[in-house]
Amino acid sequence: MTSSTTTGTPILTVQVQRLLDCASTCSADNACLVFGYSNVTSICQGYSQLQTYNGITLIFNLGSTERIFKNDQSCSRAGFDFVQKGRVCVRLFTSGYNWDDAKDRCESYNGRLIVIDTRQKLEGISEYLAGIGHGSDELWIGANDKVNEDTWMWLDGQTVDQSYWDDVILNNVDQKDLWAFNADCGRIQDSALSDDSCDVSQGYVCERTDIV
Ligand SMILES: [Ca+2]
Ligand SMILES: [Ca+2]
Ligand SMILES: [Ca+2]
Repeated sequence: MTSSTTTGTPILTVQVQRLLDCASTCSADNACLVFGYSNVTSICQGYSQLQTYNGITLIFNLGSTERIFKNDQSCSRAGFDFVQKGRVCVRLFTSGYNWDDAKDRCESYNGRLIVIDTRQKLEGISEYLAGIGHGSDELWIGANDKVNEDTWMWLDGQTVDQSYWDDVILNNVDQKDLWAFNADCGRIQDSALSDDSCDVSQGYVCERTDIV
């Protein structure tokens, strides 16, 4: 039987005596964010990412002998910060990009533009951004109403619940061209959700859901 996982290509493969040895091997390698160990073959493999689908981590065909573990320091090793409230692994990028490019850039870090789908996560993110002096920035997040005007969707396919935001200003008004009525991308600023033209260049917030 072939053992395949959705963890991607291993960045390290070694045979070690115990699970703990595998953990320390992964720990010693800065790129190692998750690791798998088989009691049967004693094979230890380290990976730089886990694959996720709709926020669910996928681990296939591991059988009963191999287990996958996340390195406790995964989030910080990946260059992100772990926020306890809402349990989010987040990174702020202050350099300006349009929404599509910001989305691509998050993906290039094995993440996504942040999906803020609970009040707790909103509070965690808002406190985090305020704590690093960027609470009042206008920052792209993973919400848009590109497909159907006024139907706001998160990147993972959920509908945006507008009930728990401090303020919601989804007026389809482009801040630079007030008559354009073409604002389809979502941003956060001071715990409020607002929209602007997707072409606007601004900072953005990425998250990694695979290593929380
Ligand atoms: Ca539109
Ligand atoms: Ca607007
Ligand atoms: Ca719109």
